[in-house]
Amino acid sequence: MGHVRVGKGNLRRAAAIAVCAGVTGCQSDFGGNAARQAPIAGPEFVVEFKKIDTTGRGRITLEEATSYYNRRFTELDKNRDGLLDVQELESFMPVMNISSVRELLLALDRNSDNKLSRSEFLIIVNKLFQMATIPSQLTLGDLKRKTSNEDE
Ligand SMILES: [Ca+2]
Ligand SMILES: [Ca+2]
Repeated sequence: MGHVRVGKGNLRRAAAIAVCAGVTGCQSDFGGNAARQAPIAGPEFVVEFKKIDTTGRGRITLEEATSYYNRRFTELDKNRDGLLDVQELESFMPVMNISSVRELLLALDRNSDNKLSRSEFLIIVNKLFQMATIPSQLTLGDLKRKTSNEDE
C-alpha cells in the first residue's frame, strides 16, 4: 500500500517541474515589445479610455464610446470618402494593444478591401465592451482585470 502512495507523489512532483519549465519559457519573452497576441485593449487603452471618459468617473457607456469613435472616424477620414484607408489609419496608431495598421485591419476589416467603413471601424466598440462586466458600461477596473489576466 505504502509503495503506491510514494509513486503518486513522484508523479505529482514531475508534473510540477513540467509546469515550472513552461513558465520559465514564457518569461524569456517578457522583454519584447507589445506585438504579442492579446485582447484588443491593454495598458495603452487606459489613455484612450480617459479621453472617452469626459466626466472622469472611471466608467464609460456604450453611447459615449460609440460617439467618441464616430468622431474619431470623421477626423481620420481626411479625404471624406467615408472610408479609412491605410494612410489615414496611420495617424490613429498605435491604438490599444494594436501597433500596426495591418493588425488593425485584420481585426476590423470584414470585407477585406483594406479600408474601414464607419461600421467596420465601430466594431472596435463591440470588442471593447466584450470586456465589460455590465453590458452597457465599461470601467477602468474591467480593463485592468483583463490586462492582468492576459497570461492565463
Ligand atoms: Ca478616406
Ligand atoms: Ca473594409
